[in-house]
Amino acid sequence: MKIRSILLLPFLLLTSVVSLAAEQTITLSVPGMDCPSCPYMVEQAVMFIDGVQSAKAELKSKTCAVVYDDTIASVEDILGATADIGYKSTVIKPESGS
Ligand SMILES: [Cu+2]
Repeated sequence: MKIRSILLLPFLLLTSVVSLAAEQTITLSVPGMDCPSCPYMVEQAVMFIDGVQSAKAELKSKTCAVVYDDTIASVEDILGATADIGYKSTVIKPESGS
């Protein structure tokens, strides 16, 4: 895995004040996660995206549950963020409410 940068913190603070306006939840399949630090890396990459409210990755199931505001972030943004750090991901559960 690659540690990309530590520029995440200001963005985490910003995203934490975003309202609950248009909250969506998706679950990603992230088959490339193969050691205990992988879920952490994936979570950090996804949380970096403006509009993402939470990311919870799990090594055992190789999934990552993401809560985000779909007026700010898109599924493509989220998939792109995991791919950027070397983890290809796909959506296995669609947005809620559809
Ligand atoms: Cu790893």
